[in-house]
Amino acid sequence: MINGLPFDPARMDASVPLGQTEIWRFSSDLHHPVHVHLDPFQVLRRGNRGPGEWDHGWKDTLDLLPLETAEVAIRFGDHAGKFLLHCHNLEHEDMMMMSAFETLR
Ligand SMILES: [Cu+2]
Repeated sequence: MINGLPFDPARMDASVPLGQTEIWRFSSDLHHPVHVHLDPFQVLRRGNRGPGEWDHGWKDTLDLLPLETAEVAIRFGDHAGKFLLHCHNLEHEDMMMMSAFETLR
């Protein structure tokens, strides 16, 4: 689950205007490689620290460690529609650890 909810493709967990830069905060119980579709992002901080040693540059997946919180900046640019973020751990993918969001013109 994400935010305590099972995946529902009909529910949009975020609605983002195109061209807007968002700061998204991810918190974790276990290790989750969080993959966001559509646009790359940059890691701003992990917990009270800045980016980790391997966080520099553009990412499409955040390696979120157990009991960790991290913030990323994502600018949603050109494509309006419905997209997913999901955990890239295969077992978690199989259990539909996903969330849908939409970008709006
Ligand atoms: Cu996971």
